[in-house]
Amino acid sequence: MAAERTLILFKPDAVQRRLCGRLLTRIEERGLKIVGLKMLQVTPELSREHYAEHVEKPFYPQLEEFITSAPVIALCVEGPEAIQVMRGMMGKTNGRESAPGTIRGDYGVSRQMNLIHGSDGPEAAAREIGIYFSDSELFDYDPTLAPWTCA
Ligand code: DGI
Repeated sequence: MAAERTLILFKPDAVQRRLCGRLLTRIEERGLKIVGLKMLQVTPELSREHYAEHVEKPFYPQLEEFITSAPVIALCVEGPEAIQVMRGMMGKTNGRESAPGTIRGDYGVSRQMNLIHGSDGPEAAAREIGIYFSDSELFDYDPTLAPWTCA
């Protein structure tokens, strides 16, 4: 099956709450491959570019304040249907509505401080990976365990 890439952020609440290791473990244990990873500070400019579709919405000022409030960890994650697999692992936007077993359902009850971002489709993934990573920051390597996880 063709591999797909998606942009994941561990948001400021995940960094502050020291949950990044757990979130990364969940992604790796699912069998997805990390092909890019870095910590960065989201600036207001970067926030507006990333959340372009939300900039005019009433909640945007709070969203920008939150996403710029501490560093984030950005990942590019690869695997079969990685976009939907990650969206399923994340759960619904609002932690209160998110099922137990999902990241948002297991670790939060907030709609805004919901720990993790994942691209919501192929176009968004391509755009967002391009925002956060240069080509030289993304890695192609043989996933030697793939026959055991991605068949
Ligand atoms: O893809 P998601 O992160 O699940 O959700 P989204 O792309 O619709 O929204 C981006 C983020 O904006 C989301 O993770 C939390 C925040 N957000 C979305 N809708 C609302 C919101 N924040 C507030 N305060 N109110 C909203 O209605």
